[in-house]
Amino acid sequence: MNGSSTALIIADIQNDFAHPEGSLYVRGAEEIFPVVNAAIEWARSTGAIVVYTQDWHPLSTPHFKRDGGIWPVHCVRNSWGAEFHDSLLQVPGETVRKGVGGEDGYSAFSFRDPVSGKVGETRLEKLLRARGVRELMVAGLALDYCVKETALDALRKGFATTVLLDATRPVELHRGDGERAVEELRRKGARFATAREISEKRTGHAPALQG
Ligand code: VGL
Repeated sequence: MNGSSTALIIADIQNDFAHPEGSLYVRGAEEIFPVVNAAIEWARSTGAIVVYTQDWHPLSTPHFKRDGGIWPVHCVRNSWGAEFHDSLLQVPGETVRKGVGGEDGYSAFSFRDPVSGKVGETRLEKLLRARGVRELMVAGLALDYCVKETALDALRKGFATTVLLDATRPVELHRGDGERAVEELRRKGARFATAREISEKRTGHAPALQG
């Protein structure tokens, strides 16, 4: 794999999802830090672009239960819950924020206002096209929302898309959502790998792998 045509998308490793005291803590989130960070190291060593996504909501949004949505208040912009978790390895890359205008911001590519139905695009696709990216690796939180929707959008847009299964966890609002997400991703053409295996195949000092 040629690092420079690849981007690694790290979804929402923010306190509200990744810290046990976060308001929408994803069970087992801390178990993925070592492999998420290994994948980030791999990206840095191969020249792949790292894109961190960040849920970034206003204080009041129809995304939240108290305003008619389905989620507890989480990742309110500029709050502790919206900050990246301390354990996340931060390397030079890009940050893409989602949900900024009060929309449901599941996918890193697109958003939808739950009330008006208005849809729009984040800056991610332009950013990736400008850099000649054709392949995406997706990891982070949560498998059944941000990771799934980001990967599905990526597939629709024609990126070869791999989900790193050891580097993600589902929030499972409904039991089984994680497995259903993997099934849907498989049906729609996603590939699967583990962060462990890609980071063990460091290509920094070797020619790019074939294929
Ligand atoms: C997400 C639940 C609620 C996500 C966002 O980005 O995975 N999950 N809001």
